[in-house]
Amino acid sequence: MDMNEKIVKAKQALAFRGRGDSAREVDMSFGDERVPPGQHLVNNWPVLDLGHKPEVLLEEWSLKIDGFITHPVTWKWEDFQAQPLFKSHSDFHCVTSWTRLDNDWEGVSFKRLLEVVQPLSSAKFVLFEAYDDYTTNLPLEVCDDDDVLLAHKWNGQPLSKEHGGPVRMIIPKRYAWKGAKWVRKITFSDRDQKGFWEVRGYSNTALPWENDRYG
Ligand SMILES: Nc1nc2c(c(=O)[nH]1)N[C@H]1C(S)=C(S)[C@@H](COP(=O)(O)O)O[C@H]1N2
Ligand SMILES: [Mo]
Repeated sequence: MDMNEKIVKAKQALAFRGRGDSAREVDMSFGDERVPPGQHLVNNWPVLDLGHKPEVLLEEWSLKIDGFITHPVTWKWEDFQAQPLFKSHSDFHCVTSWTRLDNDWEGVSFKRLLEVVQPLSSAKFVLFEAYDDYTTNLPLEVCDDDDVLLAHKWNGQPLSKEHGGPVRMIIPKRYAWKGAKWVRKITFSDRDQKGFWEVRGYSNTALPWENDRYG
């Protein structure tokens, strides 16, 4: 895989250190705070990935949805555009400790995708695969939420390549590594298969408000 080994090693080391560091002090008293424990605000939007940013042209883009579903589909760009437009506003929390508030997303809601593919009752988990071969996993019930979407616009503009365009996942209630940039395939399953960071020391649940970073 074409990825930046340095980034991977550094983040993996952070996970091992964080996991063993019981004395680490994090202020857990946040009241009506909008910034989760251990996070700090940024006004820009940093770029974070494995170092390889795939160029996916719209005419070559496709998204395959398969596994434990009644209606497998492969959406081309026109199919994606033909779905009802969904908008949502949310905050973005990266596990490396930055939080970016107030992002306006547009795209296709995950609930719409579920309507189209009709998961079997045995489908409990979802695995996301991206054009850079990145993977990440979530329980289906976490994806089946009002604020989860496949985003192609951010703050009114087409999502840039560096931030995962043409289309990326947004799961606001989880750390941002759970949202695959350049998403290429979504697989429903009866079993949980861990993704890239989940097998490298990061939490399988990834809850920002619980400071739930390491697995
Ligand atoms: N395909 C892909 N998606 C990815 C990643 C990646 O390396 N590859 N990194 C994740 C991580 S760790 C974060 S914090 C966010 C960063 O998104 P951004 O670069 O748009 O800020 O993307 C997530 N999705
Ligand atoms: Mo991240």
